[in-house]
Amino acid sequence: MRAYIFENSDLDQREPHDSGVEASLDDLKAIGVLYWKFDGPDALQQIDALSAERKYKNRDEITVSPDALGAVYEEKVKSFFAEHLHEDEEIRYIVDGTGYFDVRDKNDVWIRIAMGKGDMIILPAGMYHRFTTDSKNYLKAMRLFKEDPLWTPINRPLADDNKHRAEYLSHFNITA
Ligand code: KMT
Ligand code: NI
Repeated sequence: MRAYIFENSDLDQREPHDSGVEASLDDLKAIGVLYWKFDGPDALQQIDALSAERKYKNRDEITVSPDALGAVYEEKVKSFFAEHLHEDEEIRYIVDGTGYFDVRDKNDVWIRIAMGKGDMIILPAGMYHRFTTDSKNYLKAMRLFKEDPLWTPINRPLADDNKHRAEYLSHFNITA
């Protein structure tokens, strides 16, 4: 995992857009993003322990690649990249491959989180974010969720008035 300020440009979303300005784990924590590295022989046990603690009862796996998704791959990647939020946490464990999760910081600037095998992340409910594969076009992720996940992506600005958005902003003291 590496996090840095996203540099806006006309380049494809799958390019690194690397400004060279790093973001730390504390920077991520300040906006409610939690991160762990779970690899090696104990990875599954570590995932199970976190799932028990946070009451994630279910999980599935998704492969985001042209091989797995065929003709709809490009369309899917575009839709994941539309800025959105969810009414529940978004919990992802990277099983294989690489990809980018972009999250908004307190000043509404994008932080790009480059994720790879063994990286586990939680994005809080109500936080605007987006996802894309990188130029390797291959990511396999475990999606974890509570019993009845509120998973529907709600795009910006439609979600601006959502109560989970308001709760997120007040919890993390964000006024931007
Ligand atoms: C989301 O909500 O942004 C996603 O689920 C992205 C795909 S999971 C790698
Ligand atoms: Ni999402």
